[in-house]
Amino acid sequence: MAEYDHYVDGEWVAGAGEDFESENPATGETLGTFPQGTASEVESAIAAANEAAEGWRDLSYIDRAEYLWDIYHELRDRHEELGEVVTKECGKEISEGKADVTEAWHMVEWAAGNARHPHGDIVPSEIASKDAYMRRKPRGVVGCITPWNFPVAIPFWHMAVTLVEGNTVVWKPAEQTPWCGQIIAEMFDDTDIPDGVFNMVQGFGDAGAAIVEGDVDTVLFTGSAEVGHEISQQVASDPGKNTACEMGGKNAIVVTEEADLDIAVHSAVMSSFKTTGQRCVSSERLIVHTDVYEEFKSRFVDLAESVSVGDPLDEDTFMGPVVDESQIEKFHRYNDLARQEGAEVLVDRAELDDGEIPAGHAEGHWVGPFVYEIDYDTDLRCLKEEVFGPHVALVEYEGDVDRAIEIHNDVPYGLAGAVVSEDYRQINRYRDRGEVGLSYGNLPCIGAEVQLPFGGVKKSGEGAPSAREVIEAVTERTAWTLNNSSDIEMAQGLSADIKTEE
Ligand code: UN1
Repeated sequence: MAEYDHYVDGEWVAGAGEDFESENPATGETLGTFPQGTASEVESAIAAANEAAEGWRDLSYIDRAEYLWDIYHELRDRHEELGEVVTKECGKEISEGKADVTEAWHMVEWAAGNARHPHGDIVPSEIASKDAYMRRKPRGVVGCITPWNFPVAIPFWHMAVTLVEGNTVVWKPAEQTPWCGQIIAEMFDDTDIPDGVFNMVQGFGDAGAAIVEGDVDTVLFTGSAEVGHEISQQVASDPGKNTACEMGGKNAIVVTEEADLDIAVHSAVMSSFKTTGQRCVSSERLIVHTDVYEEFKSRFVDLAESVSVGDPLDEDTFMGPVVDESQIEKFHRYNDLARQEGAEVLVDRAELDDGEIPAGHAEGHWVGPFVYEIDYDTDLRCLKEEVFGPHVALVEYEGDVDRAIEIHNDVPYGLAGAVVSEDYRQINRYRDRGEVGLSYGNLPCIGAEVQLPFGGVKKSGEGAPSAREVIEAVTERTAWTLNNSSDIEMAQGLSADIKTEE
């Protein structure tokens, strides 16, 4: 079994910490041994990144992007192989494993291509002889902490734009997917990017905390709301540091009385069960109008009973395992909570029968869909808290689309959501009043493209550590004004005369 290192200042280093293993969630097989980062490796990585920052920002955007183009080609050339690694390490079925790699190269393409696009704005001045601009500068060292569910795409959401904008990086991959982290670090190593510009420290929450506390200028985080809010509070108390965090949701699909039910059922199944419900954009609530409720319910339940759960490397699988035992526990805990809160259970495949577990996969972390109906009540925790699994509530509503939107918005989160309707008025009402950052009409609420902003409102996020919007978190804006005259003339009618005592 391979043993791997951290990547600090252009070197592979073993570090002082203990080792940990990466496990295939479908089989229990060990995939590799990785070093658990300690404060000492994080400090070295941050020091290297600070040291490299000056030289890196001196390069042109286009020269910096050249290193990322190398990675773009490697991601494309190794698509199949890396897709399989993603699937083996995080358990997503194979089309999703490959899509993760595709999303990564799309992000790299966007960031590297953007190097040749205008940066900033030319802004008019009241004074004809003044030139005014909004210019961007890199912030310096950016700490990136990424989740396991998109172990190749999300690191590039954080790092691709950050690097092209002239920052250096210290990155901690998720502890569940260190092998993906290792391969990405090898790719950077292959590019001959200057030492210290890109650093990777493997490890757990303590290594992440050391990044947040360390001498970094910006922290980008994608992951749970608990950790994200802790990070943003901590960073807020440290003047000069900033953060962008993206932190999950309790997403919903609204199905109105005007819905095309083929689209509604298809969108709901994709949104609730793809990635075994482990996307921050997955839908755990289906809010359905009373006129179409019974038909929608029976069609959704039939599919939830029959979607294939199994070996994620098998192309006929729809749902792979969940990532680890803690996800199973959380899923069961919330299923029990829903029962206690009055749920009428419609599909209970939470514990798979032995016959349903594929041969050779007994050690995997298996669950199936859990679907229930429940009368909406604002106090129900099962309708408000994120489970991150195939735990789905059907909620029936009466009245107009505003009632559905009221239920939809009655959660602390606001990441993604969708409306299914053939009535453009209902669609546009949802578009304008749905409290979410990613909003869809007649589509699943998953599958955002990288050239769109990705981020949420309310508890789902602060800033967007992702896709094109990350540029705001990793640059500083300067309003730069230049006088082309030999006189000083001020805006706003402000006198430029210097008056002296007689
Ligand atoms: C996540 O949900 O954790 O929009 C990220 C999507 C993907 C990214 C999801 N592009 O489904």
